[in-house]
Amino acid sequence: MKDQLFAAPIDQLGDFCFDEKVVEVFPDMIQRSVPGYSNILSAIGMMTARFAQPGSNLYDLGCSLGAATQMMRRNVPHTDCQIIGIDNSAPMVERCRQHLAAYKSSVSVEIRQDDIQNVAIENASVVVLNFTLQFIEPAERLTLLKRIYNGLRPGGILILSEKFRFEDAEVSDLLVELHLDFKRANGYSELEISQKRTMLENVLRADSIELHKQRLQQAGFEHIDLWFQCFNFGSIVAIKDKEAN
Ligand code: GEK
Repeated sequence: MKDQLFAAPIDQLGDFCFDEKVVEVFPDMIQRSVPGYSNILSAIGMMTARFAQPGSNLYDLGCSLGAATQMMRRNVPHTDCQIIGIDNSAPMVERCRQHLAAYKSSVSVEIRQDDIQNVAIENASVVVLNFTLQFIEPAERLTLLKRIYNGLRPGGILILSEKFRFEDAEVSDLLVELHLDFKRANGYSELEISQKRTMLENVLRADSIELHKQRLQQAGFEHIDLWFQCFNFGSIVAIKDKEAN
């Protein structure tokens, strides 16, 4: 279904939330709003094929409708892996379970409704945070990343995709404008763009690439770099060293 949630003027612009209305149009919304989304999903599949370890857990944190979960399921080379998708939005979780049930697979997938800040992360080889950390309280981000690092096996990977903030005003303006052009080219009107932007203001708090890298290092990750960027969106890999304990 086409995202037209913000097409008509909204009297009181509250905070954006992942409710039934958003769930209904979510695949269209994310595809038309996030540059590089499909490329990132494909690469999540490719990295799963390389990094999934036999008998380990694969986590999709903030799984929404399970696009990354499904990519992991299609590409994991070991049938004894367990894939765990977690989201705290009840309508997302309900719809996600329906989506995943439509595909046959010999790999077991469990979708849990929970706050990713509460769930145990253990025996993991692949962890995905695909545009989710940006919705976590900034002061809580390091704690979550530390828990992910500790729950990863040596040689395990975290794939962290985010909207980024840029310190240089000139560069920042350019990348924000290019993102807006991308949304316009995908059929969003100026009203839709500005209403959604206002609603996201208090909810989505973006960090700079440098801050993400610093924080990942603080969390313990030994190997960190940006592997993809399109305008002010991108994705970072953070790998736990093979010799780490
Ligand atoms: C994709 N990864 O399609 N605990 C659990 N879930 C949360 C929390 C939390 N504390 N905070 C937010 N969420 C997906 C896209 S969308 C990104 C991820 C976007 C969930 C929230 O309910 C939503 O489903 C998801 O994180 C963010 O690859 O809409 O820009």
